[in-house]
Amino acid sequence: MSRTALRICPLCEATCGLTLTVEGTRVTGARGDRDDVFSKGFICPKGAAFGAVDGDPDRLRTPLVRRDGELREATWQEAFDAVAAGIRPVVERYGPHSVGVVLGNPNVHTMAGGLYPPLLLAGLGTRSLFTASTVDQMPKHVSSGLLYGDAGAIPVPDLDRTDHLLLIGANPLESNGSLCTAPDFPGRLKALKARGGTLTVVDPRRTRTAKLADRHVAVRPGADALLLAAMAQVLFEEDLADLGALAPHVEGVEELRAALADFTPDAVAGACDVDAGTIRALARELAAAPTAAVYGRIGSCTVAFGTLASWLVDVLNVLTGNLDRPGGALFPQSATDRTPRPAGPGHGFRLGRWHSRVSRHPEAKGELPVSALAEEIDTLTEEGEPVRVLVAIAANPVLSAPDGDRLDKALGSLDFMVSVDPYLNETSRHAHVVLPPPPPAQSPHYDFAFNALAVRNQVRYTRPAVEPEPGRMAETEILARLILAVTGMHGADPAAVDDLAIGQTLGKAVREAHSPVYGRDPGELAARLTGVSGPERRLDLMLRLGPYGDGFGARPDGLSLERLLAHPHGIDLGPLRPRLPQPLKTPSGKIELLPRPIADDLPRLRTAMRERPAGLVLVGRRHLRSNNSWMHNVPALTGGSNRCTLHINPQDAERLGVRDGAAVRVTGAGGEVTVPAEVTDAVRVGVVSLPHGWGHDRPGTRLGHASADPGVNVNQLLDGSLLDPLSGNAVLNGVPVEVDAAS
Ligand SMILES: Nc1nc2c(c(=O)[nH]1)N[C@H]1C(S)=C(S)[C@@H](COP(=O)(O)OP(=O)(O)OC[C@H]3O[C@@H](n4cnc5c(=O)[nH]c(N)nc54)[C@H](O)[C@@H]3O)O[C@H]1N2
Ligand SMILES: Nc1nc2c(c(=O)[nH]1)N[C@H]1C(S)=C(S)[C@@H](COP(=O)(O)OP(=O)(O)OC[C@H]3O[C@@H](n4cnc5c(=O)[nH]c(N)nc54)[C@H](O)[C@@H]3O)O[C@H]1N2
Ligand code: SF4
Ligand SMILES: [Mo]
Repeated sequence: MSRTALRICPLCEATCGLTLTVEGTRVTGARGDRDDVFSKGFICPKGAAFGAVDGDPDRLRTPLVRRDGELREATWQEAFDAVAAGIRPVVERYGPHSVGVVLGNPNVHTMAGGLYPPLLLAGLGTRSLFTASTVDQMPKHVSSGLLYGDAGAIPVPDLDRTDHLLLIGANPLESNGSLCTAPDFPGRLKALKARGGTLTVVDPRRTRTAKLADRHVAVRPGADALLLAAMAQVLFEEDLADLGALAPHVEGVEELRAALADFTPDAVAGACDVDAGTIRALARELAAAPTAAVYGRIGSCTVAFGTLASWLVDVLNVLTGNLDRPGGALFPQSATDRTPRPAGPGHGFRLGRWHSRVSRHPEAKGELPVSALAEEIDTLTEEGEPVRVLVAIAANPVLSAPDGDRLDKALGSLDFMVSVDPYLNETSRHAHVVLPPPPPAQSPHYDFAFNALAVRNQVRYTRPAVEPEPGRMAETEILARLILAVTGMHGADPAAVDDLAIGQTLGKAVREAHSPVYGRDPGELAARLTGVSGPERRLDLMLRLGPYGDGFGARPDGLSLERLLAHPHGIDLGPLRPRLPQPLKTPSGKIELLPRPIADDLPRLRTAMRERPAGLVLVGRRHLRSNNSWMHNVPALTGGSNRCTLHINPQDAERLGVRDGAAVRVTGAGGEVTVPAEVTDAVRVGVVSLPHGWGHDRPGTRLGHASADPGVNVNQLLDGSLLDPLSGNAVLNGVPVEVDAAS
């Protein structure tokens, strides 16, 4: 007998609602949930393969504990005993910073990852935090922190209403969007065109997204900051800057005009490889559109000028009056956002409150660059302790961060490592204890991260679609027990962790004058929370205190977990609305358009104006039926065009004697790899492209299918030294490489 169950898809940022067909504990089918208030039935091939992803026989079913050098199946009790015994003595002897924490991307796709890592970090008190953000969007956080005083305040393009979208370094037809949660991004782009709007794509590759565009600009990789600076310069020069209703909320416009004066289209054209006329046209079109949104993603972030490019994206939205207005770029308001406080000056955002031990990289948003993880483990310094113990949650830095070979060795040298991961893969194979979460069908789902980045305000929650199998432990409980084990409370009731979090949140809320529960009794409020588990009670709390919440009775028709459960396909909360000045937390209470750290980084960009690198540079690419490093083990999603090949332009191929399908050697600062070439004019001259997340040929993993067609690790071409200095983000795109026909 089969039944159906709803499940929000956790496989990318689009958060589509799925209707699963379930037989016993097996998911045998998945289709788009047509009644989902946000995704309305959309599904992509990954979502359609949800059952195969969920039921991958290589997923671990029990914890593994290392004994006599071998990882062996163990009970949960044995596993947590081993964690406590492995970590506590190191903390006590060498202090909290000797414990490194690595958080990978799936943490933003699980409830556990949204709720527990902050408590783990607070409990440990470590500054050795490394996450996937520093191979991804950290530049955007830094730019938002500096502009708005809040690293989490990221404006989202109003896809469904804009007249003009300028899309930079993003390929949503493959990625389904990022920092812009929009189920059916491709359909929304087609709708933009159908209603007479225009789409411009800036990308060194002619991607499927670029093919949709009215205008495709094949910029030289890494040069977007120059291109955008010149567009801003044109807006000033031609008197096209018009802040409109934003003007009272912005300071620094004149300073900005002066700072960008020499970034003229003629001055940057050579370095961008985009002619000055096109740059002027881009600026004029942006200014002329009734509404417009500038949006940048991976290709604008993971480059040497990532923070400057991210900042300029927002600068252009501000200068054209498109920030915070319908059809422009707006700040979503998610249901679990904190109770909005009254507008007014805040503490602002600071960088470099501490530095990494070896290379003295400044922290950003409390994190050190994941590029520096290997050296923080394998290098001794006069002062400070190396990372001796590592807690890795949903992270595979051996493949996703620079110089995996060095990191691989470094991980092997740790005193102790624990991985919370469903797979025994390139990273978790080094762990002393592996704690496997249940597959997604057996886990509840709420999008704490992506609802705050969605093109429409809405709220959805799905309980586990399938009853957890015997012997499984919810990932929320795994993380709660992990917190207890590493903070010296091993064996305590994991519910204590949730109670502590609830107590802290309520204790604070009742003291805040703007809170709907100001002055009330926290104990009485806690007793009113509903939910079948600690994490559900915490979700109830966040919903009720949030901007749409019932405020524990203050707004009787407001949101609560109970109300959300009564709407299994979600609740639509309406289109994005202007919110300024409320989100601003800068010391001035305004948008600080030319923050000091940005101004100080502009001379570096000025130098780049004169650069004309002669050799080839490398960029990445994503494939619709893949996801970072962990989906190559699902046969239904591999094969076809989802292959680890080097895209190279016919002109470059001819010059180098490279034939289509033949092996080529690619050499970078961190090493070399040999891959088949794919000669294609989809990539511009002077640029080659390799996807990331491949290289599944290391011993000691359990990835039967992936290891049969392992591909190569593109990040082995990097040595970890190239970073965007403000954010510590790795430079993954626009990296110099040499290519020659392998003999
Ligand atoms: N060259 C190059 N490198 C890149 C990129 C690029 O564009 N080019 N992109 C970068 C980006 S944007 C990112 S986000 C990073 C990603 O970097 P990572 O986060 O390190 O890598 P992922 O492949 O997302 O895998 C994370 C791990 O989570 C595990 N996992 C999957 N589901 C779950 C779950 O439900 N719970 C738990 N606990 N674990 C789970 C997987 O088995 C895997 O081990 O890679 C970056 N690396
Ligand atoms: N199918 C699939 N979907 C995914 C993922 C996946 O691995 N597979 N990963 C998820 C994750 S973690 C993320 S962060 C998002 C990322 O989402 P996107 O940012 O949309 O990801 P990409 O497809 O890598 O698109 C980046 C584009 O930037 C271009 N580019 C490279 N260098 C430059 C440059 O210097 N300038 C400009 N203008 N463009 C450049 C590349 O050619 C590429 O087309 O995707 C998410 N969704
Ligand atoms: S677009 Fe993303 S969220 Fe939607 S079905 Fe595909 S993988 Fe899942
Ligand atoms: Mo990412």
